[in-house]
Amino acid sequence: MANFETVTVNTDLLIVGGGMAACGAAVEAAYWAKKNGLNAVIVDKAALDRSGAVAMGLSAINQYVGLKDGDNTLTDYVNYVRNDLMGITREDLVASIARHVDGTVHLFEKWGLPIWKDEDGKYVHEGRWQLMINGESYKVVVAEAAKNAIGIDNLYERVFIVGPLMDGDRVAGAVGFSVREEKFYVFKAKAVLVAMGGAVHVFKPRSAGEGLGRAWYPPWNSGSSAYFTLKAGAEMTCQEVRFIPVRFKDAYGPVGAWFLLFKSRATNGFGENYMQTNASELEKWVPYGKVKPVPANLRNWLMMLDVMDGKGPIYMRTEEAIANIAEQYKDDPKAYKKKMKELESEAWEDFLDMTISQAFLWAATNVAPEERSSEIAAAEPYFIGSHSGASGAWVSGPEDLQTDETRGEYFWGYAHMSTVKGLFCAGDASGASSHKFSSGSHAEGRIAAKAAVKFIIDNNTMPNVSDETIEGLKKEILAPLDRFAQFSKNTTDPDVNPDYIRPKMFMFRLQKIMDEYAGGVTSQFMTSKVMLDKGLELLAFLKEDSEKLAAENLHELMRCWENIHRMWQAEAHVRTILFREETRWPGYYFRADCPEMKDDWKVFANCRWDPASGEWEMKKRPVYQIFD
Ligand code: SFD
Ligand code: AMP
Repeated sequence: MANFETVTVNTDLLIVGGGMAACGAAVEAAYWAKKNGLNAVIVDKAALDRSGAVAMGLSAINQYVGLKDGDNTLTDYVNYVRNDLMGITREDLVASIARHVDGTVHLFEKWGLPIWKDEDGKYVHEGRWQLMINGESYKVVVAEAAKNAIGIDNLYERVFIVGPLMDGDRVAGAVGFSVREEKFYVFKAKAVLVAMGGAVHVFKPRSAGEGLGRAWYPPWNSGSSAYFTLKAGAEMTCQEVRFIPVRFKDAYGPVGAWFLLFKSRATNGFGENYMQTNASELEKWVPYGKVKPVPANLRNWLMMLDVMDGKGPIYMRTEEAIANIAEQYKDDPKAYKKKMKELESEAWEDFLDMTISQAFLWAATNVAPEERSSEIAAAEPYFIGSHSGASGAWVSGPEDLQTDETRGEYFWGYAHMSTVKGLFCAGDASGASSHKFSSGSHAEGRIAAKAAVKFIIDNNTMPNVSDETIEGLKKEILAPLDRFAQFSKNTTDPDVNPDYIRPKMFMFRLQKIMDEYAGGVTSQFMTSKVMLDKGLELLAFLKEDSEKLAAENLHELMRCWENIHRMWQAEAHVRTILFREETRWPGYYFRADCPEMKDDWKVFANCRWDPASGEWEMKKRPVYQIFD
């Protein structure tokens, strides 16, 4: 067996992941832990300064409610999220995050994040809930605060977490390995907060060749949160609610600023506005087809209908939007020129702040947004509980937001704790509370960390894990290295070997199954029971072969486990779309055999993998309306 040193770290609260939710958790955990004589540790597979979805920066903060300014109420936000998710949302969770998010945004500003202000000193909004920022260094600012709070000795960077340690039905820590040194890590803890982001590259991306790693969401979010919580035996929710973002084609530049700030239209190849020409389709999806703004999946759907009718490509009318804004300065040539310059630089900055490759692509293809439209397209599916998808663990809400009706279903003692004792989740890791984005994920991390400290105070004993269990896990986790060492010399080309599969080929196989059978780009996001059954059969073979993954080095060992994580996310997804016998989010996926939305499916579709039996259980959970 690969001869790795075992490093054991004992702590009270273990935070796994180092993104927005984990950084929020670190700040709050440090405060409450210190007050109670406890310790907290944070572990990231990368370096905190530039890890996760916000690594490249962002150009907007997408959740700011403006509660104190009286701009909006909690009910307004909950209504927005409920409608956008076609009625399926945990209102207690959405409200819990929404009531704390403004405070988080104010902290960001205090820590040095530049938020755009108008002449009166008020935040510049991109849309009703979104604030414009100069966000190139957003993650650096947020990470610095987290590091200062938790202390550098409690930070483990470049350690990849593979899975949970369990003591019966209570979480007991996590295991993983360094991606730089031959070290196997064992973290023992009284509570664990999972915040390892969502999942990318489960489906075949549009990108190919050298561009393969270019995705909308970061490719290093590989389903570790879903794997961790599933393997711990936690109940999961909304595993069918993937997110299909519409993005500038091929480099995945964001569209929000164009639609909301620049008030742009998108039109088909014949210059028609599909939101108008296909508006009658919205009738089929009432009441959600009639709300404002039109839910994200229905906006997608109206666009997809044109693409399927051969009316593509679809264009963001940047030149028209810029001309419309500049129009009011037309009588003053100097002011007009100045405004045009300003709009041009805002357009480029929107990409340079968060999707730099889109600016490269514009430059490489001679695009001047003030002169020419740019193509947009529906991207491949992503798993992300924090944006406009909803997949994640099923977690307890806060006590004070429960009603008599919800208490038994939505509350079990500690806010944002999963159904596994001591296992907390935030950001993409927790489900049914969409539209938290960067700011809400940070706020949720804070709420969950505070609750986790309370759990530790109430359960202040170190769970037990035997040395034998740890040795078993070490052997299993490092096995791909041994396999490569043993067999790679048996063939002239180490990529082609009857005794193993390398992680990249394994990923391609997974992506092909998902793309073709579970409604990816190639199948126009369309699937059916027959397709899904076939997909499950192929996934079972893939799972068998996952025991033959081989790694040449530490980096490939990480790739092996990333792909095992993706595979589990894939299985949870396929099983849940199969379970939900209706189409509710047509622009995210379409069940050709159940093409309509059904009242009796206005429920959560939850799943759980049982660690004792290895079987999957599917169950419906009620949707309750708390706000109106
Ligand atoms: O609109 C392991 N997001 C946007 N949010 C906004 O507020 N404004 C925007 O403008 C947004 N846009 C946007 C966004 C994201 C991206 C990629 C783009 C554009 C191009 C969404 C937010 O970024 C997102 O909601 C939050 O970041 C979610 O937070 P969190 O904490 O759930 O995930 P993370 O930040 O990605 O962090 C994950 C961390 O886990 C680590 N990790 N660590 C150890 N072991 C493992 N096995 C691990 N696996 C992962 C990662 O390294 C990372 O630290 S818009 O244009 O779409
Ligand atoms: P995006 O860049 O698509 O992630 O969008 C950023 C934010 O704007 C998210 O909160 C989206 O839900 C919202 N958004 C984007 N496009 C529209 C639109 N056409 N109408 C309403 N909201 C939108």
